[in-house]
Amino acid sequence: MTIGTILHVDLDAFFAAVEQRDRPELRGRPVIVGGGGPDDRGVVSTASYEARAFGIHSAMPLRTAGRLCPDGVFLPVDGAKYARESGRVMAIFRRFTPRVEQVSIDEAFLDVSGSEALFGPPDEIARRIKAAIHAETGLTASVGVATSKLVAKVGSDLRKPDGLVVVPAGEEAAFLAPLPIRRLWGVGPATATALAEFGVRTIGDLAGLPPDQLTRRFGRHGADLTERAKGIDRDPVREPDAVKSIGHEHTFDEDTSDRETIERTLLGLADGVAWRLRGAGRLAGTIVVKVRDSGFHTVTRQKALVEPTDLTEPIFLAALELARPEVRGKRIRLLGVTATHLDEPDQLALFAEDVSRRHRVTEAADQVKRRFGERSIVRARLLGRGLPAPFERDPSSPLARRGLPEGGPEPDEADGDGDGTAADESPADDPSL
Ligand code: DCP
Ligand code: MG
Repeated sequence: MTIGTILHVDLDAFFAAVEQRDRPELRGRPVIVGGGGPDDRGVVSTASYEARAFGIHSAMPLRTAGRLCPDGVFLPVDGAKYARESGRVMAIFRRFTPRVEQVSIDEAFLDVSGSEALFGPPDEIARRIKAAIHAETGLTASVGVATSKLVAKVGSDLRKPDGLVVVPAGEEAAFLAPLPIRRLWGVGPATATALAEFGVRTIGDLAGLPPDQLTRRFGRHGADLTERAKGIDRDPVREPDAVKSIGHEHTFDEDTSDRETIERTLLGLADGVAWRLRGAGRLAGTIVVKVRDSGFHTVTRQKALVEPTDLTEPIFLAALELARPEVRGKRIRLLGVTATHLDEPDQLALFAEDVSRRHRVTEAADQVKRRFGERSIVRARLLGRGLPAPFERDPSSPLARRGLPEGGPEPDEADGDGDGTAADESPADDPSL
């Protein structure tokens, strides 16, 4: 039996698990991490598996969580602590292979094809990694092992928590076939609903559909969908320097044409992007905005900045300028802001004096955020609006890079008309921009 060399490792209930590790009295109890408690207007970042038994999940309004589980323990997000734990886990991965692609704060793809002589076959490496994470951080992780990132990702999610799923080479399509369509990475609720019109319930149903039927309905993503349903995914594990962009996007609970809501959301997204740029020590050279309307029509627009930046304001202003003509007269479903053409700060010409002053203020705010959590300092205009936290959604995942929407439990959908663009894939080369 040959097995693939790609691992997808994802920590279980990450933020909540860190809190339960640090406070043993919380173990076995429903723990909900996010915002300022059950009366806050924000959303749940994550919930422990005990809390999930009450129906609580990420991105759910905290008030709903409070109603579902009044006796739950509600904790604020301690971003700095989770970032530190994330760093420790990523360092463990790098002991087993240099080929690590971090996808979000708690997950990564690993290509272990060069590591077998040292550490054994991929499934053995997966066991060792799980054991090392547990011994050194007290956290548990779930791992999928397969020939592709797509199948490894589905595998890691299947037996959570503390799962290990190995899909042998040649068995990808058979492994995926019985699973519900929502398990397929890249299929969100809207795509699942659209596919239900074709009678698709399982991934196998999708694999059996005539590709031209899908192309008519989903544009150029139709053909991708068929391939993915069969477990075909040729995307390699990309190492860190391949990270070409940092972005966030937000799907509105209800489509909106309200200017204030749209602007506030852009500001929240710009703030999240700026914060992550600073964390990564990078500057944005170009800003890309993605706008999807209620008819699923998606456009991306980009603008080169006069001066590369990692500050909220210039990113917000560029995003606003780009978005304005695209949102006019439409009901908006999704907005995204992405920074591309990333530079290292030292490649920069000298900052103007007022910019460096603003930088110092920003630095101070970042320190408070790192210490007391993400939501401790929020621009006055954003206060109490329940905007997405910067951790919430990152379209710079491998899927988004390939122009595919992400899957997962959050509201997420495919580009219905097929002209959605991967904001992360050197947009300058994309004719639709
Ligand atoms: N996160 C967030 N908001 C979201 C989704 C996630 O703030 N909408 C944060 C909290 C999570 C962390 O990112 O702990 C990792 O996200 P995962 O989707 O991997 O969720 P968990 O690790 O919490 O749970 P699971 O066991 O399902 O992986
Ligand atoms: Mg996780």
